[in-house]
Amino acid sequence: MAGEKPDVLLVGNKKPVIVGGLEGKVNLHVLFDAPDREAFLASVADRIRAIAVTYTSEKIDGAFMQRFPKLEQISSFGVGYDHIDAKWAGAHGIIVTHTPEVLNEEVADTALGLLLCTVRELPQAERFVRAGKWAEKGYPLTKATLRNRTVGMVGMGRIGKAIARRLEAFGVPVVYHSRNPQSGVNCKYYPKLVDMARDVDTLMVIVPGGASTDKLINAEVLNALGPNGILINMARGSVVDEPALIEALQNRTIYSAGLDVFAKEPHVPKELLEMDHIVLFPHLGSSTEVTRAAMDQLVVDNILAWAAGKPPLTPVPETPYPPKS
Ligand code: NAP
Ligand code: 8YV
Repeated sequence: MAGEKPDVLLVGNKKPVIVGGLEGKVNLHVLFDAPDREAFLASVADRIRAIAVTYTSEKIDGAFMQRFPKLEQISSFGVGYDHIDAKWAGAHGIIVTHTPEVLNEEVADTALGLLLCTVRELPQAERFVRAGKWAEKGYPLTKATLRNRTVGMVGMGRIGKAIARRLEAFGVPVVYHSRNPQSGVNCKYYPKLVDMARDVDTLMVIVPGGASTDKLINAEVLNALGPNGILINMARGSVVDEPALIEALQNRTIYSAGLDVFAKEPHVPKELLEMDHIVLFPHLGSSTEVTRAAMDQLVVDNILAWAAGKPPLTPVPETPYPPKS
């Protein structure tokens, strides 16, 4: 690395792969360790040229970025970056990078697990065994089955395609909705989400969070999905109108739901916790040691590429490299 080591701020928890990968190669300032967050930020702000963000729950908005006059890059953990105002960054010459691709297969595995758990009531059946009820009677036959279901994918990007491949292997027909048709995808495309919801009985949501998808899954979509309908949300809690979903589940407007993400996670509405016919996961789409380490390493590699004067490895579309003039 030529010249002086750049000053880099670490925002979020101290992940060993990230701290170990950066320490010694850059001047690393760890916000997590600071007893007084504001005083710490004020003391380093003028020097910081890059920020590594390890939590998708940290809000990185214009007001925050503005505090660092020399800021050039934000390297964020996670493929979703709805916690970062990437448009603001782009407009101010700051490159934002994220961690796509390395988690596709892991998240797709979790999505299939959540779908199977929800359709076949596998967590409920496991609870039944542990409660010692099996000796009295068998677990009831489930009303729902994956057989004869059609899955409507809401989002057919990197992870959506990995989920669709698995569904194909399971013999489950797949159709999809997104804003634009995807080239090379052979499934039926629906320009209107509500039309797709009417034609299918299962929705698998895997779109980014943020303004363009806010409450995309609303009462109208849930009504269209209907009483046999199952909603699986692997995307972000913000994509689903949570009160409308709770009402649809309570009234049996739809049959069930499998949720990996929530509007205000880690807080899950008590109405959802009280329902035994749905399945709730604690946002564990990518959460294996190997995949999280690969994501962490990509956070490091993006910073080190920038520090070496090389192009960022995985910039987000709002901050292309080289920047559009
Ligand atoms: P991606 O490759 O960018 O794919 C996103 C898909 O969503 C594309 O098909 C895109 O198509 C569609 N889309 C975007 N905005 C839309 C809108 N307003 N309405 C309808 N469709 C829209 O992203 P990815 O890598 O597959 O990741 C998707 C998201 O999954 C992430 O952003 C993250 O929020 C979530 N995720 C969750 C977990 C978890 O642990 N639960 C893990 C990883 C990722 P168009 O642009 O044509 O609309
Ligand atoms: C993250 C995710 O691990 O990549 C994403 O967008 O949602 C997950 O893979 C999660 O956000 C942890 O904060």
